[in-house]
Amino acid sequence: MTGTTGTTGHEGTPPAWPGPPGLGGRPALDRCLVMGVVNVTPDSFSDGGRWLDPDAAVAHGLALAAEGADIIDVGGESTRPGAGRVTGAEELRRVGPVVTALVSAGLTVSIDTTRAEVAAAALAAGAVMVNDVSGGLADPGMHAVVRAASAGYVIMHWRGPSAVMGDLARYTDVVAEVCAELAQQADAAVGAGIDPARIVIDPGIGFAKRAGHNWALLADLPRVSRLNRAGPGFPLLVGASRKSFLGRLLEGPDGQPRPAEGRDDASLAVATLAAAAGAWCVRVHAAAASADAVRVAARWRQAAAVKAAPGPEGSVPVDPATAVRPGSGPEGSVPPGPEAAGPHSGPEGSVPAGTGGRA
Ligand code: PMM
Repeated sequence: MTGTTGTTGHEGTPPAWPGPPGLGGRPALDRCLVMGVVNVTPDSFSDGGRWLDPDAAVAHGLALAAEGADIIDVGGESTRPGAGRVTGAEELRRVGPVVTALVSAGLTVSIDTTRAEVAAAALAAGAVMVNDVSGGLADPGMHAVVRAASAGYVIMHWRGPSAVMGDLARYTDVVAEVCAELAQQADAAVGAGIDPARIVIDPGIGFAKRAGHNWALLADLPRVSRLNRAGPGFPLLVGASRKSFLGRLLEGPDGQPRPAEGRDDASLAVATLAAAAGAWCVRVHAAAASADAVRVAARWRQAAAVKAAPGPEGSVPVDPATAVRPGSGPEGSVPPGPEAAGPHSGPEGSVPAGTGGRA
């Protein structure tokens, strides 16, 4: 089922945003996607060292895909607060064989890097998307690499390198400022020739953000998706998995934050709420539960859209899912519904609708 072929239920609405072209050539889905994280690093806050060995990293990527991750995000440099840089050569040494093996296994792979040279090598090896946590600000060569490969491009809100980002977490109105800065980053990418249809934006949960900033952004995802301006905005990726604001939320009676390995249930809750709010993709360390949750969120949104859709006077809205005869669709498929409408087809303040993960 593609997000582009579904009926919208609203005459004249634009087609659903199909997701970044080139995601393994697969059709866009009418639900939020799940991106599984493979950190080939010794020092990531969430899982540092577990997947540094290439064979272990490949096995982990395969396991995440088997759990239901749609995209596997491979990174070779930790971005945890305070982390220093590794060289490009070292980053490449870590991720190269892992990307190659996962692509060979038929998986849809994104490369989590701020370096153009690493992105270029990963794309040449078959990755289809660049997840740049600096959103083009760290390496002036990145835009050209993404454009040349016609790759998907995740632009994350970023104020500076991990080593100093704690000092950069100062905002008067965090949502407005993140939107304005992300808009500049997105405009720069488009100005450099990157197709806007290949761009995904990300508020950068935990990057130069204190806990309150993260919660404010999560509570305003539709506005972030629109970059606080008129127009369709961009699909949204949300990466909150195991981050420290969740540890702080779940602190024990001793006042100590819950360690990263005990944050998966809270991460699932955020992923579910983000999917229900219309996120295009959630980036997670544990994929199985999120893979179920995004399907629940899609079905929930579909039912809500049916309920909200105006029908003939006095009629009972028909839910296309329940109207489908048994056996008429693949098991577990979600029939197209009004949420297949494109962005901004709803009233002001409504959650951006759409498939390609805007479910
Ligand atoms: N967070 C991390 C790394 N990469 N990419 C995107 N797009 N968004 C994020 O929030 C994000 C990211 C840090 O988490 P990790 O060290 O566990 O991968």
